[in-house]
Amino acid sequence: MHVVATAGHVDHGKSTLVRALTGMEPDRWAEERRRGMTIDLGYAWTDLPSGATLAFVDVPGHERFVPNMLAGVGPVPAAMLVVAADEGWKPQSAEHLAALDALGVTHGLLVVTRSDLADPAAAAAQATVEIARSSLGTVEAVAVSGATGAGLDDLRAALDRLVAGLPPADPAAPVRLWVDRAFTIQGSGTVVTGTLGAGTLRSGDTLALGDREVRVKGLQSLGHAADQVAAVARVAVNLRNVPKDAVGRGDALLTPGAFRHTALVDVRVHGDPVADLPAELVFHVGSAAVTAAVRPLGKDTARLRLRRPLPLRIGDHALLRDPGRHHVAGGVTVLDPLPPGLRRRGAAATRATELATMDGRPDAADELRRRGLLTGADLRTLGAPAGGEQPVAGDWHADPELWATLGRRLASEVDRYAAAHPLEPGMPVEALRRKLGLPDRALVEALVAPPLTTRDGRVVRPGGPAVPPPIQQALDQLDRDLLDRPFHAPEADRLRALGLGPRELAAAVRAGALVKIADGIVLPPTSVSRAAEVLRELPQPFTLSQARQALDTTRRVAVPLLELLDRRGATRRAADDRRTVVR
Ligand SMILES: Nc1nc2c(ncn2[C@@H]2O[C@H](COP(=O)(O)OP(=O)(O)O)[C@@H](O)[C@H]2O)c(=O)[nH]1
Ligand SMILES: [Mg+2]
Repeated sequence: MHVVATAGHVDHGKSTLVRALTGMEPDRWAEERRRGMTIDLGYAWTDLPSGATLAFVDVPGHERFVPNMLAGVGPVPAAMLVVAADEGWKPQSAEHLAALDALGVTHGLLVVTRSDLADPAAAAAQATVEIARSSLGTVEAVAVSGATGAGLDDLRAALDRLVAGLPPADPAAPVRLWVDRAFTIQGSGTVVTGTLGAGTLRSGDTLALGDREVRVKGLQSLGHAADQVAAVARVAVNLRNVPKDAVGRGDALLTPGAFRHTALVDVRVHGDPVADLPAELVFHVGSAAVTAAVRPLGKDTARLRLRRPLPLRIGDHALLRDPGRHHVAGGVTVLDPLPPGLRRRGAAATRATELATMDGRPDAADELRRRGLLTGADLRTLGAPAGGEQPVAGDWHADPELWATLGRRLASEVDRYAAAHPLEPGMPVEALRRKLGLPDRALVEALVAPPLTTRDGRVVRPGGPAVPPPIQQALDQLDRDLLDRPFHAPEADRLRALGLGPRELAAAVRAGALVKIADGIVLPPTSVSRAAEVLRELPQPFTLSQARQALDTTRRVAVPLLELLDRRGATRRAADDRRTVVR
């Protein structure tokens, strides 16, 4: 299916043309029929000679209803611009064309209608010139009469050529269905309609509607129920458990997790110089229209503060309009839907320089270069999903340059910490996370590279000084103490005198310079290995008392020392408590 919007001044014959082409009535309201004037969007469809199905979104031409017109054309990729032969180019011909141009619509057709009332040549010539200056460029022109039917076959053929040239939509893209109507159907509940520009809707889908999750109860397209509808399409979505007043024009049904609502957005403005823009304009995107406060940043860039957050991504096209002056101030390209704050002095100027380099083409590497670290989910909501880039940790992606810098900083922070905290085995991961300003400990762990390692929640540099010099001196003294009685573990007051408190002892044990035999009982590792040699000389098996005497130590030391040797497999303890040296 293809979708084309009408455009053009009021009473130039848009609705008559849609009626003649489709046999359907685009003016849905009694008031519209009574006044003979389109007020709101109308919908009709037909099969073209090629067999392609074409749906029209028929828009109002009256100047008062331009916002309705914009809601209709916002999500539609092509337009049929209608000009009356007997009236020629008129203000809303120009305003509608300016809107199409601002939205960047590149595919269209000129139809000069009411050509039974006047020679279409002059109107066609003028309109062709105007259109050629817009994003539509050179378009085909067809003269018709909605009254006599003259030229309608040519028009059908031209429409076939138009839709054949439209770029195909991506059925796998995330869904952002801008709602243009919401109503209730007795027995079914709330139904919303819109033009699906990309992606696929399926019955049973869960979608996001603002903050709420909604379920698709049923789908229709062009009056027929469907299990799934792929873009491009007109679609009606029956929502489960959504009250009608909870949804309306300008809302969007979204693939969950694919969009972020934002009220602050940095944009490029194609049109009036940004410095000349009024402080407040209306921002139109999709079917939404939201008041926006405009803060100029660069020559053609500005920060918009929207009165209501909208699901925007990098590269979205929108327009700014001054409703008072009936003036399209300019087209808008979203450069950054997640812009940085501008509190620091000079921040606005820096930002303007940065925005000048941005083109609104979403690119994950560019976003990472600017922002450093982003999750895959962030990149997706920005509209710049990670392509080939692999995450550095979990769902985190990093700019390669920043990542290399962080790796170097981590190493120097670990060394600085080791110098300041010689008794600790390494720098806690959490302290590093804070020091490096990282949002996730997983990032710290991912940054650890050999020779650094992570052990017990700390980042350690193995092979560094085993123990700091003051402790080493105490240990050397201890070795001298134990020369004659190597198993005579020092008493608490001796340890204290040597300056070996609990922290120092723990550091020495961690470094392997002491072995902890029991609470408060330590021996150098050489003493422990020598113990087995001494015990091997005893008649086997031997008793605890024989062992204590051979080792020339106290029960306080002998009991836990033998248990340690048992645990290490150096001795084996029999049922009668006597032991044998195993190896
Ligand atoms: N003679 C003649 N009248 C037309 C033609 N097309 C539309 N009209 C009349 O022009 C008026 C406005 O038409 P309408 O389709 O409502 O215009 P819209 O505002 O652009 O939708 C109506 O009275 C139509 O009957 C045409 O080709 N020939
Ligand atoms: Mg109309």
